[in-house]
Amino acid sequence: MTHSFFDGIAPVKFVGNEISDASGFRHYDPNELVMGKRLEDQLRFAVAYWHSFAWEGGDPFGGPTLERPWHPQDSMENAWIKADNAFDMFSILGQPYFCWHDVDLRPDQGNFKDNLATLDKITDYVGEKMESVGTKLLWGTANMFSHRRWMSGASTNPDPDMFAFAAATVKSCLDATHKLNGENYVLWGGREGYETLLNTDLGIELDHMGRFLNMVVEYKHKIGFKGSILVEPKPQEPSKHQYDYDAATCIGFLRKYGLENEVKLNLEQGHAILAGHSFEHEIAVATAENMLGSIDMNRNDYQSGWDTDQFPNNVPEVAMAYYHIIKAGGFTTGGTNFDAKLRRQSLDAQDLIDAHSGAMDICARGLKAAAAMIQDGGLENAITKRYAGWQTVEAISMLDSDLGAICDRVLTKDINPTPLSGRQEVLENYVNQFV
Ligand code: XLS
Ligand code: NI
Ligand code: NI
Repeated sequence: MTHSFFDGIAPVKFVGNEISDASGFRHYDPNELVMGKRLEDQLRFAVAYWHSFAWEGGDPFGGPTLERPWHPQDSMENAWIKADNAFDMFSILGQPYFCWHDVDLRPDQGNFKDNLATLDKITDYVGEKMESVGTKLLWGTANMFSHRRWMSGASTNPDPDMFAFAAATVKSCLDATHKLNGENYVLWGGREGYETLLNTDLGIELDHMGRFLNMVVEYKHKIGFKGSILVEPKPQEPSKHQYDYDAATCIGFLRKYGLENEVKLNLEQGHAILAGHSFEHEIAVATAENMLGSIDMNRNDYQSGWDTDQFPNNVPEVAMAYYHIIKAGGFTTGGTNFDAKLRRQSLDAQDLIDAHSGAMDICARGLKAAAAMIQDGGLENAITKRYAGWQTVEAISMLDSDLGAICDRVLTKDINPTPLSGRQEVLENYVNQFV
């Protein structure tokens, strides 16, 4: 390739935290040791092969604004050009991972057989690029929401042939992920839900989705894929209601279908907000159940009510997210995927680099603040103290007794507890020292 969209842009380097307009990382030094681990290995950054490389800048009121050498994305020719350019960007950013949907890699040719052949071809090519640039695959996934065939769902589709098409598609994407040594495989069910209950049998759809996911797990073991299978919660958009509503709903679903030891969660900041939660809440729910797999890092516009997929820029929020991740032991197979896109007025190649390098910096800063809080132990101590009463034999044995015996004890001992302060403001002030 002779000409690249990113020509003339130098690799982003750590420049230190001096206030200046020079470009470079202020907080992200991949080799800095944080809690005994290199920052790069703590954060495990991934670039999404969709937004930056697929989205053309259209919105419900206007057409494309972003002009890229790989547009329109309807030929294999342009798929090669896209791959060349994407890996040029990866070598500028130096992030260790990327993630893809099948349709980000190859054009849709309208039938399964041709799609399979082109996926095979392009993943051969991408495999070579990964080797030469040194980029690994955090996860692969199937896009089963854009094409009109998916409009009534994939595994939850009322038409069994659509279920079959979905099964074949996921098989091919799991094969491709395995071939490229992917460390996880993600399922996000944007059309696994409904537009109206008037035409929907919830019971059938959930059973089919449960069986489908079991088939995915069975197939993973059959081919010896060692990565994690992850589902990504989101409450709505594009469907009016999606079954994988939030972390708690997904965990209940996984238990119901016997998948709690096989499948973990890929949590996204913007989806947490859409579900009426904070990102921190979603992560805490998942880590409490040992089900955190990976994160899609972005941010939502708090006023818009839809998934705006902006790059993160709120250090305190990011810090609390990493606080729960590191407290639970940090990522194993998962990482920090930037499921985020530019605004449609940000036209330049440099905008793409600045968006990603800035987001990496925000995350590094948040993670370091989280690590400092963990090392200081202030929050942990406050929680230990708050629950200290439950360390006594009397309290522990109460859980094995019954209401009658407890009532007798309350009467004999004349138990009449005094409420204690939750000290929320003190703790908020404490956190403020780190962020
Ligand atoms: C959409 C989702 C999607 C998944 C992968 O809102 O975030 O991008 O991460 O299919
Ligand atoms: Ni996502
Ligand atoms: Ni999303």
